[in-house]
Amino acid sequence: MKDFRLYAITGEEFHKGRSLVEVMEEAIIGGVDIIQLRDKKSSKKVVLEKAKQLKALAEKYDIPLIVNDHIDVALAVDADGIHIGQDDLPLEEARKIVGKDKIIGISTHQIEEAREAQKNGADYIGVGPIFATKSKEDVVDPVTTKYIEEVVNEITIPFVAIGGIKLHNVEQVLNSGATRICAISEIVGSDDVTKTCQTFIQKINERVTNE
Ligand code: TZP
Ligand code: MG
Repeated sequence: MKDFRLYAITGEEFHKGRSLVEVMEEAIIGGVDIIQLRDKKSSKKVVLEKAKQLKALAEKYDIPLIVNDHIDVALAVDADGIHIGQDDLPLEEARKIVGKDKIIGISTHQIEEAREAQKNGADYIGVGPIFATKSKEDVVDPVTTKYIEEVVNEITIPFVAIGGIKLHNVEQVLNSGATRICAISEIVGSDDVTKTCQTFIQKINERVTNE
């Protein structure tokens, strides 16, 4: 997959009445280079509608759209990939369904899961939650930046740090070796989504170019 730096996930409870497309477009203008539709509450039909809208947006800016959980919706709108969790369909089975050309990302919370994901052909892994977060209901205890260090030392596929990452603590995450950042509330809940993303990108680029 094409590399990415800043990954925005939808979280409509934070959108402050702004439309899904409006918020995500502002994020893309600010530098987000991959987006994910994550909706744990709506009916499949509604998720499909949202996926269609975001697919058009992603195409307009030539960035990937990932769909969380709903493999059927991802295929129906020809999304670029899916994101699954540890309790979803196993990666090998998901791969059989989506084929080798789609991106598959998987959330991991410990090094054993990261190893397994890499062995089973994940395109990227999520590493988190780094800090406490209110955006995920089945909360796992924060894995802290220590888990990032373990992943950096051992895992070769791309990984993205997630969970409670804010402009005020992102340096800590980058200093632990992460080069890709993912956020929900700090991005989509921002009063100025574009500006927030630009600041994230600036901080990421400072770290990455200083390597
Ligand atoms: N997976 C691990 S933490 C998390 C997900 C989906 C929630 C991230 O949301 P936020 O608002 O950036 O903490
Ligand atoms: Mg899931």
